[in-house]
Order: sequence, then structure tokens, then C-alpha cells
Amino acid sequence: MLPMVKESVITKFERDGYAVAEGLFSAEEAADWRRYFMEMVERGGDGWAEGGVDPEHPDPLRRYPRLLQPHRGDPIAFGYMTDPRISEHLTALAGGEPLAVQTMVYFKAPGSRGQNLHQDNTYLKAKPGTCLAAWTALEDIDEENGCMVVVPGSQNLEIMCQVEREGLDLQQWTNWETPLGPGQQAVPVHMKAGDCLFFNGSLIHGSGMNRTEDRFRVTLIGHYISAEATQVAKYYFPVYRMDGTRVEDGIEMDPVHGGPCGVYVERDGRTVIEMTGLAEEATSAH
Ligand SMILES: O=C(O)CCC(=O)C(=O)O
Repeated sequence: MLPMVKESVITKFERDGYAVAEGLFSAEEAADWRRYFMEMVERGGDGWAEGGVDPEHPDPLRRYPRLLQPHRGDPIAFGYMTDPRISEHLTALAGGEPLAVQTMVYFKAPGSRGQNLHQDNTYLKAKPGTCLAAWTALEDIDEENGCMVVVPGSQNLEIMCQVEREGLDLQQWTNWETPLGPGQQAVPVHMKAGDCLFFNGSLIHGSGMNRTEDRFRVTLIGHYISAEATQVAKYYFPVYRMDGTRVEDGIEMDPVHGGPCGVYVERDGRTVIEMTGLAEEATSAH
């Protein structure tokens, strides 16, 4: 029998744009998935490793790169993406059964840089509505091994233009990040193996460096578009229903290269968002 979606999870998701379903998966399932995907990356990634695996590279992100879209050939990743427990939660949180478009596995070996603050729908471009994520911890995760950080309430923002910050890439993947507005703050999300973090595709989030010498931070991630979406960026095709069948029509590839994004401007002593610029074109996974 499926676990009930807790009222507290729904309330938190609606208010803050994210919520953790504690123990959605058992510690044994998390350990099995961890073992399975670690073995996959250590034998070369089975074709899913971003940029390929280079076991001798000084950068831990090149020794243990993320796996992108493994569900397109791997049954374990496909099973995670369409797991009924995820489906049940996303349906309750988003008000309708979503469609599945992406899987990723992050290893974040000791010393790995973190991921810059961003909003997923900058890249997925799901509309109308937005995208959603189901991010499962395959081991205990805290600030030391690079937990997720999220900006509560930022799910209500427009898609914001990213800004360049010199030197950010010493600790993060790139020098580009989504800026925070007045009063906004990124908070860490601590998780236990088997917990699943659900978040809205407009929520600003990222992750810190793994500062440990001996702990990985392995996570299994699914990305979805909300039921009402009729468009998503080309990279995310094919689109699947949660029963595992493929959507053959009804979803268009986003025809726009880039798109409008928001910037903070001062107006009459207040900070407001003005839509301008062009958000990055979706060519890779986020
Ligand atoms: O796991 C991370 O460090 C970042 C993941 C992420 O940004 C996402 O799943 O959208």
C-alpha cells in the first residue's frame, strides 16, 4: 500500500516551494540504488556520464561526473522516475499527475564543487505551469558533504536573469548564478538516506561544496512537468506518463531560443522585478 501524502508536506510545499517526504524510500532501497549507480559510474557510466568518466582527473567532478538521463536505457532509473510513491506525492503537490522528463544521478565525491543557485524552469521551460523535482538522498546529507540549499518562497518569482560573479567557480560549477532579492536567503536542507525533497521548478536552489575527505553525496533525481504543461524544451524529450508509457503528442518542443527573464530594479524606493533579457537556451540538464 502507498504511504499517504502527509498534510504537513503539502502545506510546506505550498508555502515554501519545497518539502521533504521523510523516509519515502527505505534505507535498504537507498543503499541498493547507491551501490548500483556507484558501480555504473566506476565502470565508465554505461554511456550516461556527462563528458565521460576520467578516473585519473584531478577534478572529482570528472572522476565522478553526474549521470544524465539514464532512464532512457536503464530500467532501475526508469523505475525510480515513475515510482508510484513519487507519482502520488507529485500529484498531491501539483494538483494533477505530472509527466516525467529527466533523471540524473549526482555522486559529488569528496572535494567536489557545488551547483550554482538556479531555477530549473530556466532550462526545462515547461509551460503553462512549471516543472517539479523529486530529489532523493541515497545517504545522509548535510552542509559538510554539500547538501541542497533552497530559497523559501522563491517559487513565486519570475524566472530571473542569471548574473556573473567572478571567482564563484572556485566553489561552484560556473561563475553564473540566480541573484537573490531583498530579504531572500538560501537555507540548507539536511536529509537522511531515503528522504525525498520535492521542489517547484521556479524555486531558487543550488548546493554547496563537498568539504569532506571521505564522504560522497549520492543523489537520485527525477524531473517532471506539471499536468497542464503543453511545452517543454527539446532536450527533455521524450516525455513519459507516470505509468511508463510515452507521450506521443500533445506536448510541443519549446520553439523559443532563450526567453524573457527578470531583473531587480529600484522604483520609487522599492525593489521590483522588471522582465527583460534572455534566459539561457536549454541545451543541457539542470
Ligand atoms: O544536486 C545538486 O547539487 C543540484 C541538483 C539540482 O539542481 C536539481 O536537481 O535541480
